[in-house]
Amino acid sequence: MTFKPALVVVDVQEDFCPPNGSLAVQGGRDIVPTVNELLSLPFPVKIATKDFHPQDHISFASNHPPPNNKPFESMITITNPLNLEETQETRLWPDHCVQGTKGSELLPELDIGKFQHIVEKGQDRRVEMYSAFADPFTNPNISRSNLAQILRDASVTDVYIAGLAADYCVKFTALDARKEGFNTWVVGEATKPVDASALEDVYKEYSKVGVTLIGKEDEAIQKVKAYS
Ligand code: VGL
Ligand code: ZN
Repeated sequence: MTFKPALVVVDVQEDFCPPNGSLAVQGGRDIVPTVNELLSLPFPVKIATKDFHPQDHISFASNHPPPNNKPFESMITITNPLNLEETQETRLWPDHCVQGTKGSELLPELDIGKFQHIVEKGQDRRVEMYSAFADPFTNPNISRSNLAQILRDASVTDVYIAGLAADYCVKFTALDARKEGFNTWVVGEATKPVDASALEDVYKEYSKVGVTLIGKEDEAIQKVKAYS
């Protein structure tokens, strides 16, 4: 029985955190000590992801005409640019994580030197991409990162996920990790949500598809501590 764990730290970026983030998640910065603890464990693979949008990204409310362009509120329909039959309802956001801006940077208090890979996502202006693996379209898929390839090349069996936000990018990264065939663990106290009332449903979905929510002292973490 092989076990090779990877830690994936999702989108721990300035724009998702107080005090200056445009899409600040309450308490977003407070997860850093826990994330750094995880980074100190002997995970053989450690990856950070970054939301990394062009200024004209489709998820920015500022790129849509009124009245349906209220950040955090308005929903739009995105059509698969390669298949007009496939659509997605998605939320609009304030401008965030624009390539080259301060807001797109990883928090400096993160132990950034421990990451072997930084995976950027959300660069295609035409699609929303919460998952660090791929955009949500399937028929066909429009944009894929190199995350699955990195994990496969390293023969990873188990993916441990921390970061922001629990109800968006962490959620969809975890669901895709499971779909890609990895044993998938989300470290609850190393995440924070945009909307805390959404978490119950997120956790239900996890149990339905076989993603496991864990605490930082749970058996699945003890197994990483014993990894060599
Ligand atoms: C995210 C909203 C928009 C996230 C990214 O990282 O959870 N949320 N873009
Ligand atoms: Zn985004």
